[in-house]
Amino acid sequence: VKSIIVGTAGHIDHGKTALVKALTGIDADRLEEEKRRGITIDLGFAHLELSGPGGEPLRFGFVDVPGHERFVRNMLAGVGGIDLVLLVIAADEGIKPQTREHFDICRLLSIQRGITVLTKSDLVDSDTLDVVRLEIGDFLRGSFLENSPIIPVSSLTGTGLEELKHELVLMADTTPSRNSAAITRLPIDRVFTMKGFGTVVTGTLIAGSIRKEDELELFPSHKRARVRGVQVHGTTADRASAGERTALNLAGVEKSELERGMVLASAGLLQTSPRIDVRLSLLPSAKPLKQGTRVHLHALTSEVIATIKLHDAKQLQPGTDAFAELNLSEALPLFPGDRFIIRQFSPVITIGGGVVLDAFPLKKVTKAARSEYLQDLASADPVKVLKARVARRGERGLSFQHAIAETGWREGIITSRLGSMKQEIVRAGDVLLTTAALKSLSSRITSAVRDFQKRNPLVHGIAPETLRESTDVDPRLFEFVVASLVGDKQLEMSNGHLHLPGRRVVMEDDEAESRSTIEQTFASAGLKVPALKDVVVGLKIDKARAQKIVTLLLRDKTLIKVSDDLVFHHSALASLRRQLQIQKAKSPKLDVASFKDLAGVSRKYAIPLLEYLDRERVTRRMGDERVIL
Ligand SMILES: Nc1nc2c(ncn2[C@@H]2O[C@H](COP(=O)(O)OP(=O)(O)O)[C@@H](O)[C@H]2O)c(=O)[nH]1
Ligand SMILES: [Mg+2]
Repeated sequence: VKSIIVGTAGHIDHGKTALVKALTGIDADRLEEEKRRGITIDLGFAHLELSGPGGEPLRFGFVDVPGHERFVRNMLAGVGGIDLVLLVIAADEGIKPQTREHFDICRLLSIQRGITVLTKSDLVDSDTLDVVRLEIGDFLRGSFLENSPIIPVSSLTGTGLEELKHELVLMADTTPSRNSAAITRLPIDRVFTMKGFGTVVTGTLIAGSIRKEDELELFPSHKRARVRGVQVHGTTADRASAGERTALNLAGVEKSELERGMVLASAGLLQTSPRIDVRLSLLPSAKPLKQGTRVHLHALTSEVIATIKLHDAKQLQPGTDAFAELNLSEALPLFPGDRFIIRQFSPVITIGGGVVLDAFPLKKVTKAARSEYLQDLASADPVKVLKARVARRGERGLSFQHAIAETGWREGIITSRLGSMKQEIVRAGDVLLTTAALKSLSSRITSAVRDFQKRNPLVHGIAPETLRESTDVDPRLFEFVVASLVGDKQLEMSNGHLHLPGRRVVMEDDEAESRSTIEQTFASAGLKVPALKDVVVGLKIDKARAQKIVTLLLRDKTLIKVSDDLVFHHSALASLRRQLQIQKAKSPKLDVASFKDLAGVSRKYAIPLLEYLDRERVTRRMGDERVIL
């Protein structure tokens, strides 16, 4: 069933509540005080079913708001989720201050549809009615209601009500459905306990859907709550869909933990931040708005304090708009596209409003870069927005999880939008990357491999982890980029090492042979090593190439330099250490003579070896003796 939320707007006593009652039979003034004083203080709710043009059922949920200036904040909590507004103007009074303020609010919230209802038409003659119509025509010029009907009614006699219902049906037919596929958010407008039910909250479900047994996350407390039961427009239902007046019976939270302004949302998907970037509009009637001004901010059903930081000017002139960052007294679960209203501190009047562009503002960027970025976001073109968000992350990319939290789009929506952006955005596992960033990562990686090869002509390739560390590429992206480079034959992987394609191991046969000769010679010599220069002389290759090989063997610790002219194979030193450990069990002390015996070496080798062991903290010299550590 298509569901349309209708809100009332207008000055106090102009007949809003009477109109809702005349249409639905429901008295939305439910508080005792409201009945006694005859004024609406808080939000009231009613509903009505009508048949659409093709006979299909249409369900109207009415949110009746207070008109008194003192209760505009309650009005604001109700008007956020509405699809269309009934601007109520009493024929005998015409336009009054809250007619203007409520209408400003509707425009700032970007409400797209509505009907102007001239109530109390029974109290005036037709000439007066014509004058009021002219006055209203002027008032609405240039606004979203300019071309909408103005319908005189009387809630007392019933005049005009059928025509009004007819217009409601026509308008409902062209109202786009709200997005059930988006991340679920239910801004709470009422909390109460019901006998036999426990804790109940109500609100207009602005996006997504809620089923019985769903787990929801409560903002700002991040508490989890389980849905025990769902009601839509006062009737038990399996699920509530976007655009429906919804009541939930909750388990897992106490009534005292809930209040108007909190939001129930899909669990685990949202992140909140107290800083938001917005497009801010100042009403023509407001005073110029200075940098750093504190205001009341109303968004969804909540009210917080916001400090305004204008991005490009010191002051915002009435009737103009600008990019700004708002610093909120409490983080709200807002998404781009959400609307808000700002009200002055004193006197408390509506001075402006705007649209959320980003709840994760850029830090440390140039003015020009920020401005360009916010322009892209303000375009509200999903492709442009997604591209800008991914591009902003550069070579780090944008993770899916962040993409969801930043945009409020579910994964499926992002995936389908990516379908049309294959030229511009690639998906690397769980990370989104612009093709430009992929290109620059690829070239950084290939040139790192090239550099490595230049510096290490005798090594056949670089280990992937070494490459990753030296390039500092995000590990999730590194694997993807390397795999695609290997796939494109820009890199090759062999023996677990990466190298440029076609790289033959530069070590020629005689070099490889010399390397193995050197290694073998030292490995089999144990601690009785020959002089390095004697080994080198015996090789087939020239001295320079031999020196390179020795350097390489020293670098990978196959050979270990103990003194200027003594080099040992690492295995010989390792077995010496083992021998010393065994010796330690017998006696921890050792002099040079007993070391010579133990190692089986002459004094020429014993002294440099002991000094090496001291440096390595295997032994410590104490006078003429050594202690084995
Ligand atoms: N004569 C007449 N009185 C009306 C009409 N609609 C409302 N009223 C009266 O106007 C007063 C204010 O109406 P109410 O609906 O409470 O106004 P609200 O403050 O805009 O909700 C009440 O005394 C109503 O009986 C109407 O169409 N004709
Ligand atoms: Mg009322």
